[in-house]
Amino acid sequence: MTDGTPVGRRVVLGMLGLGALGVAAGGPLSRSVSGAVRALARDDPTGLSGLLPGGWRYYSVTAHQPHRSTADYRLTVTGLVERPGALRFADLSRLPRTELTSDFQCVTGWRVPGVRWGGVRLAEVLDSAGVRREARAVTFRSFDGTYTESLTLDQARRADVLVADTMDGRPLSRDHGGPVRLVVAPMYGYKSCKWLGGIEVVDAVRPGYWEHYGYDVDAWVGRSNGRDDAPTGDGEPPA
Ligand SMILES: Nc1nc2c(c(=O)[nH]1)N[C@H]1C(S)=C(S)[C@@H](COP(=O)(O)O)O[C@H]1N2
Ligand SMILES: [Mo]
Repeated sequence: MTDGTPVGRRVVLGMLGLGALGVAAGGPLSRSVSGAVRALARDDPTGLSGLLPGGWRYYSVTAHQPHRSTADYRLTVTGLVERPGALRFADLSRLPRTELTSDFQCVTGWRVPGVRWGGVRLAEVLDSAGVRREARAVTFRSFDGTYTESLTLDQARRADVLVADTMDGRPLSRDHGGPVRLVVAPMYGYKSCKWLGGIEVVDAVRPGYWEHYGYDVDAWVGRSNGRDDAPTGDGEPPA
């Protein structure tokens, strides 16, 4: 959108639908943002409400940015697991750590190359709770109280899906979803739920927040949302 990249019709329809519902972008705008960016933030229905250093944009679908310190942070793991419970930040830190570097790509067209994420593989978190045989999918809930996401169990077990607590070698900032966010590296940014508060293991995929407005549930970068697979090159997904 901001750089003229075509966006699939379903995404545009989704955004129009959101606009019609009157959901406004909220959250604090950084003092350095220009008038043009303020106008963009007001008009962009996707939750964009400001610029962050390093080419990032700040997204939140809620007006108030939630806060948890590492001391009061809890990640609940519930649903189809043998050992439901709540992990503290320190519990997460005791699981095997990993790092991965990947480009972060929002479906609206902006991209931050080579982001280095650190944390724990979601698979480790799932294994620590013991996934039951009938499980097929995982849902994620933000402690902002509104945002949700979902993956199939196979997607959730990929090595490039992290419960992340560092970005580029520093503790994950609150703006970027700290203290802990989900990072689904091979998919568009909307899968990467910020301020991750709950993981529920379930029997079927439940479409997440944006997916109710037309974004694809399987959000592979370059292979979803009508971006790169259009026969006519106009961003229209194949029928
Ligand atoms: N809780 C929550 N998570 C979210 C969002 C959001 O609005 N709320 N926006 C998503 C979208 S569309 C993108 S592109 C990324 C943006 O991450 P950033 O704010 O760190 O740039 O967060 C994703 N995760
Ligand atoms: Mo996004």
